[in-house]
Amino acid sequence: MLPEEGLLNYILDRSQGCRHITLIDPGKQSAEEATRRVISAVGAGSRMIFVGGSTDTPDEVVHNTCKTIQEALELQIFASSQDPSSEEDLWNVPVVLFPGGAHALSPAADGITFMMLMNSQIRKFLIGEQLRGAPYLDKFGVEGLPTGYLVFSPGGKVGEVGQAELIEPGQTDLVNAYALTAKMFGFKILYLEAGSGAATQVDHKCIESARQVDELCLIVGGGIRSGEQAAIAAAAGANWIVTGTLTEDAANLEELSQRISEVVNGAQSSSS
Ligand code: 1GP
Repeated sequence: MLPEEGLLNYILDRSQGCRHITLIDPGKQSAEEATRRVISAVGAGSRMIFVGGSTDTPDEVVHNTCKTIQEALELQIFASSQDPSSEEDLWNVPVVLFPGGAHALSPAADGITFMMLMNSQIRKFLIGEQLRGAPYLDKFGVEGLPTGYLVFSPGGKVGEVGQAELIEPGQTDLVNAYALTAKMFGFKILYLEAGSGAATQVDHKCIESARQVDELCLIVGGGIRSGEQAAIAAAAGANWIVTGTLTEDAANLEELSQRISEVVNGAQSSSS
């Protein structure tokens, strides 16, 4: 659901400390199961939903997942508007596409991380996919969120597919230069990614180095599974923490909700 203050303002707002994003890969479960996971995650304190991930998911699967999630959130908002004791705003979270390319798009999304994979070595991920996707997004009226995307070691599948020159722990000057470049391009968001399922999260010194460019909203993800890990990223300056694998690996919705609460609390406890 589109926040009242506008999507970008909602994302850039720092008044609530470090918040949590649930990443749903539409290729990995049915739209109905994805929606049950989203409702459980939002109930546990997640404040944004990203839909994306796999590179080969057809458009209609992505669209159906976004649509089903949006309908369920709308229903929750309606139900809580009928109940004076419940917090209506809790359910008012945006659904944002996190695309692997120009193929996984949906008009049911509230926006899209319109990304440049800044450390890719190939044109396709620097500008090519964006060039293909922009006319569709313009037609659909889906808001593009100007985002720089940086892939860190180990990088996982996105590092491989995106042919990224992976950033290693301790390369703080390089990260700072990328952050300055992102700002000078006019990007509002910088996403620091270790790769889905990564064994190690983004180096906290690298997050601190990006944080020196105060104007950027920092999203940090890849390999975060615990409250402690979320706290480290938040203390280093992350504005948002993304988790995906944690949701996929949960045995049931109760466990999912418990794990997300733990990460949400970790992120909130250490917000800078
Ligand atoms: C991947 O950063 C996200 O793009 C989330 O990573 O699956 O490791 O949580 P995980």
